[in-house]
Amino acid sequence: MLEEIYFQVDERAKIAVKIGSKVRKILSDFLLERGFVEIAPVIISPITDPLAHPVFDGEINYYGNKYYLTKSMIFHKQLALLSLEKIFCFSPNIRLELKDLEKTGRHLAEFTQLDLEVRNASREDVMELAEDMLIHLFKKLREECKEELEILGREIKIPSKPFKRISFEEAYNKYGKDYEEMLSKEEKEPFWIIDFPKWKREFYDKEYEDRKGWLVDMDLIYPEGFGEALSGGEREYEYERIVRRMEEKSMNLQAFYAYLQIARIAKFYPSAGFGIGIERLIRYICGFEDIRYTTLFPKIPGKYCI
Ligand code: ASN
Repeated sequence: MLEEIYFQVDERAKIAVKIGSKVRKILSDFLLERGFVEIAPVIISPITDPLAHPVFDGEINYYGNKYYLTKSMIFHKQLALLSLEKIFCFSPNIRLELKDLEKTGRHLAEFTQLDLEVRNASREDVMELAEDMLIHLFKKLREECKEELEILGREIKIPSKPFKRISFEEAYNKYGKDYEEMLSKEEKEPFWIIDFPKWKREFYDKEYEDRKGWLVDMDLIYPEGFGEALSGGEREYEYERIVRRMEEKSMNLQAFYAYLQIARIAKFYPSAGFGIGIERLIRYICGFEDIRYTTLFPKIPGKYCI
């Protein structure tokens, strides 16, 4: 039985988990200090992030109602802003990725996303917040996890602000479809890719008013080939625009009935936010090739894991 189930006891994981618990505390203190309120994670809901890439749905039937395991809390972040101004959550995300992603070293079917959202904020506001947050984290870790980082032989560089930016268009024209990987290998510090086209993303990232087909959003990419760190942007918050964006993607509006009714009647606030993958962040900090060592119980795509 045990040979069939993936379970690891590994020195690297032991160190990474210690670093990880510091990472959560430092990030949480940083956000609380800035006036954010931590909300509890949503695990099941009738609505969840449709995502822009294929995964299996985690579906649950409860008294005849269909619930989904959370793929991201994007919609609940917008809903939470009806009550609170600035929120964050260490949100467990279930993304039942296809087996092809088993060996990327960057994917887990279960991971934690530090997801945050700010009422009336612009993309610029949350980009600056992310830069400050990471610089603060790296500085603190250099002091507080000195021993662990030494064992791993990893020196964390403190990036300088503002982080470099490149537009999706420029990156794609220069490097083609592997733009993210190639740029990530080339760069020495974390950098932004901004302004994705509509076809690349979900319906909820806001489309420019004066630049049809392009979105007010961003990804942060780690250097040294570590790839994507976070995704975020400004949001579509007006009922008619949300419906139009969903229709353009041929989505089933009925499945989002409750969300759309709230958008129409209660009206969402304009907002911006992002989600940063905690295990990917730890992987970068530790300098691991494989994300599985960032956690004690990795869910590797396609594998039977405990
Ligand atoms: N959390 C991301 C965001 O805020 C969405 C995602 O995880 N796909 O935009």
